[in-house]
Amino acid sequence: MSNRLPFTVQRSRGKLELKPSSGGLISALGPALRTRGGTWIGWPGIELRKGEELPAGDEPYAIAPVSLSESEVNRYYHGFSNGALWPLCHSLPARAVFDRRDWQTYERVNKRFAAAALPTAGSGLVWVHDYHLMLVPEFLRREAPNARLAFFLHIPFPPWDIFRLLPWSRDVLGGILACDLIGFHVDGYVQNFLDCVEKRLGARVDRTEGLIDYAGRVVRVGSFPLGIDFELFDERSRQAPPARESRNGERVVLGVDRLDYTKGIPDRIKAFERLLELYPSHRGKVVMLQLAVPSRSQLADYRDLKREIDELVGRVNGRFATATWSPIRYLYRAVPPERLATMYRDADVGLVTPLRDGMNLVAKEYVACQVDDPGVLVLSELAGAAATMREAIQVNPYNLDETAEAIHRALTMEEPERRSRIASLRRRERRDNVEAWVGLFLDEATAGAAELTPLTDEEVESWLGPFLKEYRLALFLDYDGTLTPLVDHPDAAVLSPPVRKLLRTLVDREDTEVGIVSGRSIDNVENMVGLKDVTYAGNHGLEVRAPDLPDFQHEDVEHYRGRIADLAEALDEVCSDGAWVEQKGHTLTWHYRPVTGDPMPLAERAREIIIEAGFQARDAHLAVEARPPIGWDKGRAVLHVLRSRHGPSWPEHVRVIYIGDDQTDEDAFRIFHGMAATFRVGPTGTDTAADRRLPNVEAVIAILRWLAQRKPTP
Ligand code: GDG
Repeated sequence: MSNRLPFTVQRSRGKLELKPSSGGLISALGPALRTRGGTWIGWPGIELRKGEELPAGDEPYAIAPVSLSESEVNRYYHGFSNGALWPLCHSLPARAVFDRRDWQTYERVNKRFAAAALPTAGSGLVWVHDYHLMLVPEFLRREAPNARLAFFLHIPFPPWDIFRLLPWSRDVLGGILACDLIGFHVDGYVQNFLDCVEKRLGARVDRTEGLIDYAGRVVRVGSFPLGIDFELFDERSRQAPPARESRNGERVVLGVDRLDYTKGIPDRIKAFERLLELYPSHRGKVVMLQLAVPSRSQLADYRDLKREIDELVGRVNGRFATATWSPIRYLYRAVPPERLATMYRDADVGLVTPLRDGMNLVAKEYVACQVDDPGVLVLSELAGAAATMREAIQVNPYNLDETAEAIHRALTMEEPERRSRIASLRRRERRDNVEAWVGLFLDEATAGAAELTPLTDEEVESWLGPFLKEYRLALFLDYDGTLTPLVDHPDAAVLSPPVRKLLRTLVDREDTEVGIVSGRSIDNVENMVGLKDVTYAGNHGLEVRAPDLPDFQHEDVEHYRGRIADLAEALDEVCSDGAWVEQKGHTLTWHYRPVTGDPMPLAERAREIIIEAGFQARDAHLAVEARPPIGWDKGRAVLHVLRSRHGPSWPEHVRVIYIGDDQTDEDAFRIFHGMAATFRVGPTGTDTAADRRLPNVEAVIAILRWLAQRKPTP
């Protein structure tokens, strides 16, 4: 699935005609589908009329067109994809425009693409391509939980400090994390992505293996540098007509790009101008041939760029041209593939200097076309291609002097050096061609399930070591789902002896205090934990019992005590099919875990009854909780304990860790944001305010173990 189909449809005199699309993605995937079969899902480039079908093409695979209206194309494609994601991913945030309506259309269109893939999702792999479709995997996963999904990003993934500017950064990350495999061109983008996933979502990552633990699934992440159809370019350049003699020994420095501000065309022209200033000997002998293919001209940035280049070319030509020579030859159009191959072959220097580029296939195509007297590749170190094409002369495209010097060096390089450099480059591109790339990616995408290793001491140390250094620790833990796995009945959630022992060790440490914060009644939770010298907060913090403090009960609680009994009675109506009420003093929980049929209508009714009785209804694990409408929660209760024990400046004396698995723990995560280390336990894909996520109770135990063994704080 890609934004574009391998052809663009045009309507001429009422009839639909197919025109082949070009570009890196198309030439990479066309052959893969042709040999393997499958379906290409994408936008045909026009809005299909009702009932209108595409004419049969000559591809030996199926086509599933996704029709878009003009306004959808404006907001989804020009707006969000090219106006927001494209500049942001290329680390040019000042050019990014964030518009909520563009985003909403992007969501809607992504949903439509997902729906188009649904019929095939059960029977193979859905491979989604590029930044236009980053929400598709999540939409697909919701409808087809067992589908095999993969995503490849053709542009860079930016560093966290840039990506975080996107108002919908969580959604975009969550969108592609529904995949089994996510691929990028180079390792730098993988690391950026992992940073963002850790920092924005708090997900646990394994950087060595390239694994992410998210929403109860393990996602593989890796770098797959895209290659080209090497033999095709090699062949084309061999068959191209010989260079015309009329060149008169003129040397050519070649640039080939879509007209895009990421490609660095103005800087390249300025660098060439600098070359002519620094080395007048090249005047009259060297020309810069720049091919710029029209692109995205609906966007103002692209029209401005076109004007800027026109002016620059005029200025440099005006300054240096003679009656028989102009320094810059500028073509604003696309040329046929055969002509392009000739241009590549006959250029003495391939000048590829994007300001940022996912990979850049032009660099590779240039190399593939150096069949006889080879030229020299000058390559921006900010292109993904620079990670592997080490034998190119690499430059910082923003450094005009350096680029000018590199062009000079390329123009004056001796033949033996040129040959050795090109030979290495060609060997690599021939081997790592597009077919190899498809094979590698598909092998990885269809590999068996991966697993993250259990949490290690080193990992916990890296999370908490610096945070705790020289501080006392106040550790607050939820009970169910945090210290014990979730079970069918609350009475069955018994604390295991090793965990109790660990807690005991922690309680006995001079530098540590422990609190258990639960939705259970305070007596019940104290009973389950069975440890002295521990702070207990029950009923979501409405009551607190701490070793060295007077017992606390929220002042409004008494008022609700009688009313909760009435509510319990009213809930009899929904206690059918095994559903039952757990009374907890000032709060109660209606459990529907045992219900065998669809529990939702019953749960809906339970919520109504709770609200009618003047209580708050909160969703919990297969349960609905009724709480008095008091502005109080687990977070406030913990804050109360900290202030009572250590005074209002408690952060100067203790470091707080809070671990919980429940929606009700989110109140604590929010209140302590920036003031504590917080962890949300469980395979939740939903949003959390916690700093990090932990997959299960075992991970909590690993943290407790590390805390129990850490060096004492004096
Ligand atoms: C995105 C990423 C990544 C250009 N002019 C003509 C022409 N082309 C062809 C080239 C090349 C393709 O267009 C351009 O590919 P690039 O890789 O250089 O750049 P983007 O279009 O920005 O592609 C990029 C790529 O996706 C693949 O993942 O490498 O980083 O930005 O194939 O040959 N083809 C013809 N006439 C022209 O005038 N026939």
